[in-house]
Amino acid sequence: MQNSELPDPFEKAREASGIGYLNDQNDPVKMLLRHKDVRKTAHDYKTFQSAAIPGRIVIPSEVNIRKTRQIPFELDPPIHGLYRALVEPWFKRPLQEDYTAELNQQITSLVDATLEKDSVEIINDFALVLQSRALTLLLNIPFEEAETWISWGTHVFRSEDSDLDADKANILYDYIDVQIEKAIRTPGEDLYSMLLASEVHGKKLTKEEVKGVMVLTFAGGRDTVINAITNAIAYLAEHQDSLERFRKEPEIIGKAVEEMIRYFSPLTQMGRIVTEDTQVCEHAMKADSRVSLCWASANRDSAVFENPNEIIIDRKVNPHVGFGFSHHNCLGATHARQIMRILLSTLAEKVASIEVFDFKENIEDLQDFQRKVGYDFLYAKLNPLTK
Ligand code: EMZ
Repeated sequence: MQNSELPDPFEKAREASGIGYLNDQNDPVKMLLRHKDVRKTAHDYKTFQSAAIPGRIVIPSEVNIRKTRQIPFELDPPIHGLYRALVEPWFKRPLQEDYTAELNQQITSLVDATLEKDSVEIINDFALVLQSRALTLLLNIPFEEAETWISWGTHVFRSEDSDLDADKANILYDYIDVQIEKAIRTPGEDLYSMLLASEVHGKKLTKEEVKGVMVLTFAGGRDTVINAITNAIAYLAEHQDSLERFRKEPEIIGKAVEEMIRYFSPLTQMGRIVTEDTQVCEHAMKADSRVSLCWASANRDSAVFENPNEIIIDRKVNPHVGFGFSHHNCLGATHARQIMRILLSTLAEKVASIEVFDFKENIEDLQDFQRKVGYDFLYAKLNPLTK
């Protein structure tokens, strides 16, 4: 097996029953593993709701470390649509030319600096830096702020010792509170100020609602983006030919990004709360229990994807659910896609090959399923393309 592979731990269960079980903090989860069931359930927000107690639809559950409702993600239609419409144009800004140009410049200078080094730890010294700097563009705030976020490490709720680290989460909440107060005192052109000036149903957003959008923006796109970047580097280290193809056929880069998102599935799953006794693929689901939409499993479903365990960088038909599905699909997807596209094209332009020296896999423990999601560390060297 190649080091960059991410094996699919769900295959057997997906084929046998379509269901997996997980006891998460005594609030068990039935995991839906098939593409068809995942999509159908994601659509049915009346039976499978998101607007439960804040944190309960996340796996592992965050009910013990978070009181703030993340918006729009922990809401259901029709309210969900009002908030989504409010933030959607802002989160489409990554398509604008000046945004793309700045992101390109950030990534180019990071890759250039990395090419100078004999060994780089890709998670902390590359992916985290790239993600944090790019986030300053998404929030439209000064570049220097990235240093603070880099100092928090890769995940805002997890630490070395614990999956759910309340102290660490509080650093983020306190930080956001301070930033909201600042934006109230001196409004600017940033996301906080935009939200504070917005209205839903003719009423200004409350501080708590602004905080809800900001927590989602910080937390949802952090380890996910970091894993996508790091996994892409590990993949390219073993597939120099793909770098070559991106140079010769840059038009396939968009497809390559989608394929990597399918294969890496940076977010394994997302939960829903069942509102009434029902059935999914002949399995009984009890009211007030939890189900999960397992994107990572759906993305390897051989009923939908040919050779699901291979990265086919120009895969033609790719109905992956790596960014979720239906009305809750990832708000940050435009930003994430731009990061990945620019990263792949910059690497193709400047890098001949990548060597990996040492790594430690990051395995997500889902009891019956042990899923490699990326790395705890990955030491590598980028070798320049000599023209
Ligand atoms: C939540 C989640 C959002 C959660 C779309 O995913 O991402 C997780 O990483 C966070 O821990 O709070 O934001």
